[in-house]
Amino acid sequence: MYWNKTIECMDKELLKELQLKRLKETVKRVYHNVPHYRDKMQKIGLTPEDIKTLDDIKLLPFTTKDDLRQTYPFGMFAVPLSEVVRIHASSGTTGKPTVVGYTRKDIDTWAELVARAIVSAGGGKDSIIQVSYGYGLFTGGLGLHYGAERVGAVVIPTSGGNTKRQIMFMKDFGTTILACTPSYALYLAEVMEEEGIKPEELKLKAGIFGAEPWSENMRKELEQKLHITALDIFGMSELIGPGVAMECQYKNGLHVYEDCFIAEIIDPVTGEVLPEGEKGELVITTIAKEALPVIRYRTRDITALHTDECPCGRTHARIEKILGRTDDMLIIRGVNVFPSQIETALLNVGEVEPHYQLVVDRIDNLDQLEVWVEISDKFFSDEVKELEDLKRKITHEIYSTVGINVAVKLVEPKTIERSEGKAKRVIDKRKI
Ligand code: ADP
Ligand code: K
Ligand code: ZN
Repeated sequence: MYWNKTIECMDKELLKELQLKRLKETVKRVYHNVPHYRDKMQKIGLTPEDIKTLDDIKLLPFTTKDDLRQTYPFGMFAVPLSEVVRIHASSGTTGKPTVVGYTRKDIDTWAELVARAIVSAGGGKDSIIQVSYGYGLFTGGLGLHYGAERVGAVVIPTSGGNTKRQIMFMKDFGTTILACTPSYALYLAEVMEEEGIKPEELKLKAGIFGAEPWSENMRKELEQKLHITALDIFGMSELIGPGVAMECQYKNGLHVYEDCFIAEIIDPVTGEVLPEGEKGELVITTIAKEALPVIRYRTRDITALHTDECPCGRTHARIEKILGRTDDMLIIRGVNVFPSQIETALLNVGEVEPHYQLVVDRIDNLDQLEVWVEISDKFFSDEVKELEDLKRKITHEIYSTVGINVAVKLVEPKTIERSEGKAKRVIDKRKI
């Protein structure tokens, strides 16, 4: 049930003591070893000694992706390269990629966190874990890999792609846990269906899905299609990789591993810390990392924090399923819209396939959103009237969920590109 009960179910007061001790150490370390941090602190007259309580974390300046870019590639490392044993990098859709480094101990910590996550999903040494996250500079593949080895599972390092072969291995090797992005899981399920393989022919029990936002409706869809329990894992390369937070069997939020991370939620505009339960931007301070500690890192991910008790017994705080990133938020006629909200609405309709894309354009100086959604073959043989009815139904559902009127375009099966990693939900014609 737990990988590390002592830590995962630690008394909350003791956990806070541990956090404070580690926070102080981390601040000291970056102050002395990373000129960029020292400069930022000196500018506001802050010294490590000013951090006396956990609440004092608010005194520290935020760190952003931009800080990492300015110091590209290794300027934020708090140890010499001789101590670094691994580099990863995030895709960097804009500008230079973000480079992150790990000491041997960091790799060990990371494996420990992913091990906790795997055990949360019911995994252990008897599991056969297929890691279909991409291997390479992306942290997904190797992150899950080391955690799966740590728990003693059989690891199948398929990485992403070659979907038919993935399915063959899944069947022949008796994979019990699938780890990949939710959109790739959906694609796997689709190809499985085409190949005439029924979920009961597989031994799959659980899915560890993350690296992109996905709705509760998508969870239902995946659980139904694959006959599994689908759980959400959160992480980002700047913080360590996957394994920053993970759902337990109760699916009521993702436990943030608080012995290694301090989570805050801020108003993304004012930077003010928000009270518990309010939605805002997740800010994380790493308190157990050596090579690349980050102080109050602005993740741009929107969620809320909860500290009430969880029936699983873990005492670590939980974040809600991530709604999306501030970068992916669309502002349509003044209304903030996240792709995950559209996903919720679409899957509420029921008659559509869970494949969709949002096309944004600016027409006559107004931002327009067109929602493309696949419908099954059977609809295309239907009367035009029925298609129109379905369209109206979808438009209405989006209106009642998100509060905007959008244009809906029904497209034939397989029109929308399938993803082997993170799905591309938004096509922004304004940027082309
Ligand atoms: P890249 O920057 O190359 O996409 P990262 O792995 O560092 O690679 O991406 C981290 C981001 O992925 C997070 O900030 C978040 O936006 C997204 N992400 C990761 N896990 C989840 C999750 N479980 N739910 C929603 N979004 C997630
Ligand atoms: K080295
Ligand atoms: Zn729990």
